[in-house]
Amino acid sequence: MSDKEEREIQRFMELDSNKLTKGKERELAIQIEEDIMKQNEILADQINQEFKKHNIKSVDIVGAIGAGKTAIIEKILEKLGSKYRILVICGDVTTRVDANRIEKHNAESIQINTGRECALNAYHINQIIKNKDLNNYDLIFIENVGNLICPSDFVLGTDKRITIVSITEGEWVIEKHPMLFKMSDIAVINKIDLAEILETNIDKMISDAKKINPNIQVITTSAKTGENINKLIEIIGLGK
Ligand SMILES: Nc1nc2c(ncn2[C@@H]2O[C@H](COP(=O)(O)OP(=O)(O)OP(=O)(O)O)[C@@H](O)[C@H]2O)c(=O)[nH]1
Ligand SMILES: [Mg+2]
Repeated sequence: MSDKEEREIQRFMELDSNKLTKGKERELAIQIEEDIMKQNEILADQINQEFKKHNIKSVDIVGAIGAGKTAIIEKILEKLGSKYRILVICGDVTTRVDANRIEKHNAESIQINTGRECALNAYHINQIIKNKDLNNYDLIFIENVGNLICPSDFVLGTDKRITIVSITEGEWVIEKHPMLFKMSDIAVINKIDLAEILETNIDKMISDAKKINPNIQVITTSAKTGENINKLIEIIGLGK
């Protein structure tokens, strides 16, 4: 068999494996998913109203595993920890690693372990806030489970959503994961201190984000050196 024929068969098998269940079963699956997302949206709206009632600014941070979500929050806390009363809700499948890191930076932190679920949803956030006195906070950050796919299904009721990727994930990472960029206010491209070593095409990443969502604000950062963290704080609307 020629290489070309082998490639064609391979592609045919790929396409075949992409076929979804047909008929009633598929309709039912879609209906259930739509219902869950709708209920989540209703609860997220209530959460947002609760935040507003208490004058709390809220930001949710999503992004790939290890892109630097916690590291960026830590850097922001170094600058804002004494200005705002901050609660950081961290989502991870397991462990309390991120919450422990955050607590070293003048902020309260709660860790949610999602187990087999690949994203936080509004029910998780509601469980936390109904047991908290929201008068004690001015600012809430929510760090989602590291993942560029699942969090797009669940809004959390925050004012702003930030999606973080880093240049170590390759210059195609934004192009391959458009959904979160479509629904985010800010795109952060992190780890630019490694740009010379990796030679990632950062301009392509910026232009991909803009193509996917012309309204998105794009910023390059380094949580290691602190480059552009002040600018990010300004873009989020938290002052200089
Ligand atoms: N060189 C460099 N390393 C970074 C930067 N930001 C984060 N890191 C490192 O990347 C690793 C992952 O950072 P985290 O902040 O844990 O990333 P995360 O997105 O919170 O990861 P998960 O919560 O596990 O999804 C750590 O070793 C950080 O020190 C950066 O800007 N430059
Ligand atoms: Mg983290």
